[in-house]
Amino acid sequence: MIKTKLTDLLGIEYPLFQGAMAWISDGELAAAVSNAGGIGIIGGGSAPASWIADQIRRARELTDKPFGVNIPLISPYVDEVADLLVADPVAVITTGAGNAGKYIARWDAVGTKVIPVIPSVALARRAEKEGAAAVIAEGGESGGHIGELNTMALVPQVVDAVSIPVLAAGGIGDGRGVAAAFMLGAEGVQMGTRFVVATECNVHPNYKRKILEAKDRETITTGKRLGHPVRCLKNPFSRSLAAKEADENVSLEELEGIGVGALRLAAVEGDLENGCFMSGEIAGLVTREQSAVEIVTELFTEAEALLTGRAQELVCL
Ligand code: TUI
Repeated sequence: MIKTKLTDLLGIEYPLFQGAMAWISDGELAAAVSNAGGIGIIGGGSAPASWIADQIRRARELTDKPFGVNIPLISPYVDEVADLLVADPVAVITTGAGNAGKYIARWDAVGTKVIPVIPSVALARRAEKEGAAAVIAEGGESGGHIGELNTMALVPQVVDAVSIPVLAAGGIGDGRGVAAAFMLGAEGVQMGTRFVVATECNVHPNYKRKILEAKDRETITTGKRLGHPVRCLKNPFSRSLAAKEADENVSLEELEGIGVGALRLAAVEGDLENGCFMSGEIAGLVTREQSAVEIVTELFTEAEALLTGRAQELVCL
């Protein structure tokens, strides 16, 4: 059994968060991961508070275990979602893509553990100072909006910089990744891409197929010129966007407009041409659709075997 400060803090069986994925992780997936012993997270994305309230209700119908909601702080609905989560608290709120500082005290006061996703040491320190219960150090191997550093370099530097528990995210897809994260000093892990193909995930089947068929070099990072890089799978949409970014004659205004609605097209419509299929680099390792409980138990059976057996194996060499 891997028990850490995170399992104690949240009263959960496994130190695992299912990474929030806008348009993908709804109340059903979140409940399934929480029932499996981790923390499932509803991906708030750019949805209004009413959608999030519906998903919280659905999750509560399906589980009595703790679960979370993620808010990307660039959502146009961030303030109404913040108010909803004060009126109707959940166990965990994760935030991304900005500074959670002005909301933390209000959420903390209603008993929620606020756990920001951060891409650097400076932002981890700031989150700790502002009252975060833990941080998720997310490396650039992750899908979606990403920072500059990769997991291997980011996690131990964040671990050394703060006293609150650190979860590692980015590039983790199986028990080897989980074990490696603990070796870097993390107290937990967050994984998104592997849960896209969970049986309980309601994303369009084309999205699951894209992940299951992906090979190691199948992701691409767009949006660098705009200052907000996004990792997604290669397809006509992302290749064309990358070509436009490389073309100096295409203006920033034009680039800004291109991605709007593309994630919904991928996740809801399964549009293989025009959709933006956000995914982590680890997609090449994800080859089977499994239930959330199968994924979680397999991850921790592998990780525990490695963490207890591998050192002896290495000493024997
Ligand atoms: O947030 C993410 N990844 C995402 S969000 C998303 S979909 C979306 N939908 C609607 C609106 C917006 C987004 C797809 N992928 N990852 C966490 C993350 N946070 N990565 C990097 C950061 C980050 C960046 C800057 C966190 C804090 C930060 O602070 C900057 C500041 O100025 O305070």
